[in-house]
Amino acid sequence: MFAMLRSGQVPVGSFGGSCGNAPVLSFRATRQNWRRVFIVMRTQKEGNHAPQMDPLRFARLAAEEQLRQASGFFQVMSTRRTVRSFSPEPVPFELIETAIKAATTAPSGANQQPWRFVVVSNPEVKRQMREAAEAEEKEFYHRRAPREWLEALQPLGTDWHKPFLEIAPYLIVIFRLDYGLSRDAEGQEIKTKHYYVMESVGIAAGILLTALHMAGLATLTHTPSPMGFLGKILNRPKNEKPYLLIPAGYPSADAAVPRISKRPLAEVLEVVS
Ligand code: IYR
Repeated sequence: MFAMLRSGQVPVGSFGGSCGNAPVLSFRATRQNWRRVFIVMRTQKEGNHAPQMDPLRFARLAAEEQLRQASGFFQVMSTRRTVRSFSPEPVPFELIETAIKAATTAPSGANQQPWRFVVVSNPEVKRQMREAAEAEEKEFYHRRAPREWLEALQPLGTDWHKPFLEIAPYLIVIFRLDYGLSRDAEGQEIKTKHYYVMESVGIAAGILLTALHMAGLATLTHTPSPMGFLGKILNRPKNEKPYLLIPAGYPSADAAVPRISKRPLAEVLEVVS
């Protein structure tokens, strides 16, 4: 009802109707009522509606069960390794899809969910991705990478060869959306700014890696640099930037991993109490 009032217009006499959930049965031009009118008008202009809330669904665990779960999860996660040698054995697509579904539960800035997941199993597309990635990596290892960087990579034993891009049954490419892109009724482009994109997509990527691991699959976090070729080969819109390439599948029977360790907790954890 008040939405029909423009600034400068005043409500006259008595009227019925409703505003939000509050029915307006009659109007008397008291000072108090004028105040209400202006508050409602301002609220509507600013779109300042109360958010809709639901009760939280939260299953409180018994204290000993909490610790059991936390320890069990740590045990499972400490067996996750970055794998560079895959078996071509097929993987049910449902496993990949379900893991991505888990990733999409990640929190994100203003709940904008600034991510897209592209899953590639097509052999010809995988071939193109390998070819383009190896061209970039050759440049990286032979020219672009500073000596310090190559020295840091030395314990991993990596080089420009990326056969896993053709062998792993699935390549999951995560794209980040720094802004949303849509069109208005006249076909004009509308850009919507996204917030905390790197953080949001990083969290989703972490959940995806975890979900794939829990599903019994091996993964590799691969970031050929630069990754622009992924947007071109996969024909992505201009607001999607490649964030991470994750080959997923079973490890090859002879897969080996570098002997590396995680820093002790005392080095990475500081408690302020
Ligand atoms: N993108 C290269 C180099 C590389 C960089 C980092 I940082 C790594 O942790 C591992 C590799 C490659 O994939 O070989």
